[in-house]
Amino acid sequence: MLRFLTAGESHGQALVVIIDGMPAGLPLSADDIAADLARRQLGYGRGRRMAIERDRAEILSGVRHGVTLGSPIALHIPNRDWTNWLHTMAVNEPADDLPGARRATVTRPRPGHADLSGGLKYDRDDLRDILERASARETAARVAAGAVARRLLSTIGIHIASHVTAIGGVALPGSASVSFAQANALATDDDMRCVDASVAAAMKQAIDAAKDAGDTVGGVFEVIAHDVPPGLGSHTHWDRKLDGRLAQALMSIHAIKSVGIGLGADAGSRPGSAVHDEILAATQPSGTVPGLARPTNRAGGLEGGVTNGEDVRVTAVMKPIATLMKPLRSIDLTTMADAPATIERSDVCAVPAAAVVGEAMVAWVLADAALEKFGGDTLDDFRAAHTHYLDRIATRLTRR
Ligand code: EPS
Repeated sequence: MLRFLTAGESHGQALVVIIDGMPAGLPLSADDIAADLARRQLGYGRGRRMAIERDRAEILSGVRHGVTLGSPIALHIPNRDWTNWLHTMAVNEPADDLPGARRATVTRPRPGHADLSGGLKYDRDDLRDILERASARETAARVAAGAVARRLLSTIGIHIASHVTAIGGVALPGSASVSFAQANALATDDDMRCVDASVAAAMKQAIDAAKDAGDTVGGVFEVIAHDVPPGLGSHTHWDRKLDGRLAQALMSIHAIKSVGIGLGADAGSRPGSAVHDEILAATQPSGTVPGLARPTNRAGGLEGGVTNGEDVRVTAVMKPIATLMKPLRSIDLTTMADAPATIERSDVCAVPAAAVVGEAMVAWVLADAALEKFGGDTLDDFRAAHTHYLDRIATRLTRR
């Protein structure tokens, strides 16, 4: 239903996003997108690039007088750093008088980055041709797209938050019990996105230690979607199962190596009685299904690939960033001799930023599934179908 494409190199002129499939009538402004872009720029352990950028998406099309038209929405996010790269990143053969540093050809691939595999696949002598697009800079474009999806979801009461549960081996105990309200209450300028201040302080120490050692650290974040109606996704086919779609979307974020839903990997070591969530009749529902309470939510809001009305909870594990200031062993592709990997300006840790990207991807998948379920070319059609559906479920569950 919904599609988006991004374009742009990390140090090129801009990132561009085209979003297709948003219904007409959705109020949307650049300010709706700006807040999420600003949160993505945060995070203790980020490199100097974030001091240069002030990410903001300009809306080029698809919106008129503050409201979507149903036509493709084009967004443009300028890279402020581009002016320092006019020569190195010139679209045409660079003229000698172009300003900006003349960066050396990148020939020593960083283990863990796309440099080697991309260079071989696309037959590039300068690995910059790969790393510029492989860079996590692209996630700014995803967050912009996700902010539009989030705007749509908010019209049917769905909200999304994230929090960081581990960095560099320092983990929040009992992270599964962090509520949506707790994650949602994190300050917009929080640079760790961890709900426990003492754990956040220990995480910062781990980042400092890695930085001193010329190393990097990864971690884990969780995205929680709240007030999700039951019935998004479908059990009927592999590519309609929402857990599969969420996993793909999160796994596609740079440096993500593992995705879990609810208990995730822990589900493999417990008996069924300690994994499945009992279904109880209740006057106070635990989620969005009237008359029902689930005393636990180990399923992470998904059963059979379909939302069940509880919070959708997805965790993602981010590996440490591949650019090490104390580089790992590699080779120089021009000589095939042993050589330390290339050093590029980078981050020591970007897990808090990745959590914001995770929110965007979850928002995107849920918005897609919601449009699939409720349809409509206009926001009014979409919302009317949502209301009708909730009424049907309420009627069904009060029948005796
Ligand atoms: C990023 C911008 C990049 C990096 C990071 C993500 O800026 P630069 O490469 O100019 O320092 O900070 O990208 C990587 C870690 C990577 O491996 O590409 C951003 O905007 O998020």
